Amino acid sequence: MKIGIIGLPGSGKSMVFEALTHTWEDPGHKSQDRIGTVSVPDERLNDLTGIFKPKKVVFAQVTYFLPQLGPHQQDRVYDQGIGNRIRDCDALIHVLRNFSFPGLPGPSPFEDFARLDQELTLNDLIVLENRINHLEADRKRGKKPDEEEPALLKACHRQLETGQPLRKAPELASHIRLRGYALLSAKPMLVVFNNGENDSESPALPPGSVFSEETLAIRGKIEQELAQMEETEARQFLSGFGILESAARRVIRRSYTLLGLISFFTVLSDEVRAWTLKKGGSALDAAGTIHTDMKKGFIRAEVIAHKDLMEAGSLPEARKRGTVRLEGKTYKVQDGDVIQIRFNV
Ligand SMILES: Nc1nc2c(ncn2[C@@H]2O[C@H](COP(=O)(O)OP(=O)(O)O)[C@@H](O)[C@H]2O)c(=O)[nH]1
Ligand SMILES: [Mg+2]
Repeated sequence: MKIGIIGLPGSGKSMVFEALTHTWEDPGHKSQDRIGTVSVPDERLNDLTGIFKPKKVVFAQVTYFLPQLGPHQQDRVYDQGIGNRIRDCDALIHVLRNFSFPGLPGPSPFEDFARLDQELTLNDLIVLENRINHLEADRKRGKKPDEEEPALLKACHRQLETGQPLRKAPELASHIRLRGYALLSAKPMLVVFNNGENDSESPALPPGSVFSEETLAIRGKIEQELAQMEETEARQFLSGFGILESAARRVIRRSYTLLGLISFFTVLSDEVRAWTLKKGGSALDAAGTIHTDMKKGFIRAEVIAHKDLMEAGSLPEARKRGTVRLEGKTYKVQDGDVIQIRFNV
């Protein structure tokens, strides 16, 4: 899973990126794009490690990507260049300044949000118009018309012209024939209010305005300071500010919900591993996530809920209790399932 971080200059993107990835900026490369991959924390994986004592534990991974404006573009909002670089992200985090900064007017997160979100919408409009014109030109040149695609593109165009991003029209945003365009306003978005050090609340919505995004308030500057601490120290530091769970963890959890993702686990002789699957995915999808051979030669899946396995304390005991089930290709995988795929090669 790859998540792009966007926000106006000075909103605290770099800071949030560092809080999420526990990295520091190289001062010599201030205007370079940054990318960082982190393990998805999961207590259940630790539980399984306790039971199976594997040589290796592999967490699911999330990659954060922070595109930077070039030095000559500091006061421009988003250009086509950034738009193209975040195109392959599965979701976006939109960072909003919600702290006071010397020399800047007071924070206006909702206005800032609208300003940059509009850029995403505009970017999509340009992509759609180019494509619509292109198809129209093809048709005039006598190419066999495809009725579905132009209709779909026009439906998106209409949605955007009302000022609404495509993510507000889920049936359009998730349409399989739009996938190739990777439209920016169709991506799931998590809005992060970047608060000052002494403020834990999301800002109040100005009276009369509407705002229906998924939001999370964090204190970026505090959380960034964790980047170089070890875990116990970090936890103590956070609880000193009344923060029970780090921004890094909260953001990942919310991203999973936002993207409709679940986790399942595999236990091989020397490796316990977490995998990510779209909610509603089947045992066959799970097999395909692990290895194409497993999908091709799928026979059946041996499945146990994480909770049942923990209660039994071991797989043989769980088998005795009858909590290990045999499931076929179409079984709908549940969050926390521990799965063994039986397959032919
Ligand atoms: N006082 C205060 N300053 C912050 C906070 N978060 C970020 N800043 C400052 O805001 C400025 C812009 O942050 P930065 O992460 O570089 O923003 P970016 O341009 O979006 O990458 C920096 O000088 C930060 O030190 C905060 O929570 N409180
Ligand atoms: Mg920055």
